[in-house]
Formats: sequence, C-alpha cells, structure tokens
Amino acid sequence: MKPRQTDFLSELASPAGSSETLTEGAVLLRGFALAEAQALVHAIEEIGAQAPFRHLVTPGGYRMSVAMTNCGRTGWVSDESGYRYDAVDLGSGTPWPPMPGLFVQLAAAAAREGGFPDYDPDACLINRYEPGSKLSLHKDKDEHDPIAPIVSVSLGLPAVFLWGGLRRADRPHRIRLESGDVVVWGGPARFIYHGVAPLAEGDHPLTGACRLNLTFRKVW
Ligand code: MD3
Ligand code: FE
Repeated sequence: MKPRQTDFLSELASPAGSSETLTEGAVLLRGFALAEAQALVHAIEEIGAQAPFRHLVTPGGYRMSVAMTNCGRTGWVSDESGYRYDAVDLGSGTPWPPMPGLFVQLAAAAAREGGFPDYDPDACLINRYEPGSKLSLHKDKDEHDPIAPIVSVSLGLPAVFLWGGLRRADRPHRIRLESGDVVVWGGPARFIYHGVAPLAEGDHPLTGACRLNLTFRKVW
C-alpha cells in the first residue's frame, strides 16, 4: 500500500538538531538529548538498582511486555485494581528514587523549546523495551494537570512510534524515534492516542539489545 504523504515524510531521517511539528502541540526535537544520552543511561541504571524494572499487570490481568520503573515525587503504576500514580514503590514499600537534576534540566529545556517555559515535572516513568515489547494504543489521562506537556526521551534501539488522533479509531501515523530524540506533547496533542510497535532485534552501543524511554509528567 502506498504510504500517505505525512507517513512518508516522517519516516525519512531528519538531521539531529532539527525541530518538526508533528501535529498541533507536538514538537519533535531530533537528537536533543544526544549529548547527555550516556549520562542518562547511567542514571537509569542507578535508578533501576534502587527501584527494579518490573512488568506491571493491567487492570484486565495482562502482564505488560514493557518493563517499567519510576523516579520523582510520584510514579505511574498499574495492577488489577487500576492505573494510578503512587508516591511509593509497592515493590519495596519506599518512595521512588528522586529525579536526577540532569533529568529535570533536560525536560525543562525541551519543554521550553516546545513552548512551555515553566515545566516542573513531578514524575518520570521509565520504560524498557526488549525485542518484541510493544505498547498498545492508549491515552495518558491519569495526570491531574491537563495543561502541562508530556516530554518523552528515546534512548538505545530505535522504535516505530504510532500516533493517532483523539479517537481510538483514527488511523495512526508511524514515525521512527532514534536514540536522543525528544518529543514534547502539549496542548491539543496531550490527549491523542499513541503507542509503540513491537521492538525489532538489534544491538545499540548505549543500551545493547533494548530501548529505554523516559516520559516526564506533571501529575498534580
Ligand atoms: C503523546 N510511552 O509511557 S513516548 C507512555 O515510547 C508512552 O515508551 C511511549 O506512551 C514510549 O505512556 C511513547 C511518547 C509519548 C508519551 C506520552 C504521550 C507520546 C504521547 C502522551 C500524549 C500524547
Ligand atoms: Fe503514553
């Protein structure tokens, strides 16, 4: 099938340092985190040592293929009783590790670039994808602040990110996200359906056979 023009354009490689509006409110900053990528991966390893990555269970009883942990004042969790934010890692019964200064600075700088000058996230969900891991189309709607953007940072193996419209049935666009890419999702883009296609096999110098993704959120 012939791809739509927008799909074709967005799957072309764009240079590091370029900035592209995906849809109203969503800005893709190619390579924005490249200089800090190694330090970010190291910080993620330290967070994972305190709050281990785990495969959460959805309210429907399915084990997620993406492994997750959090840092910050609160963290996103899921179990049979539902999705929510919790200040405590139920695995250890202690608060999530604090957000490293580097994380806060990077997220705030990216948000500023996307038009949100005073971004102060209180949660960072860390996703780890192995080959075959995927994230089904969903909306992030557990955050109480509807104005603040979500800032996402991709590290390691590339992924095909899917983003649709405000209705689940809207046909998703496909875009390849590479290590160091940052996307700021604010305004009308905040509540669009999105997901990640199954991760392809690979070996990345930063992360080996996996992809890491940070999503910064303003929950309260
Ligand atoms: C668009 N993570 O953790 S990041 C998630 O690559 C999540 O791990 C994906 O979706 C990942 O919830 C995608 C990009 C992203 C994150 C949140 C969004 C895009 C978004 C919220 C609203 C709209
Ligand atoms: Fe999401």
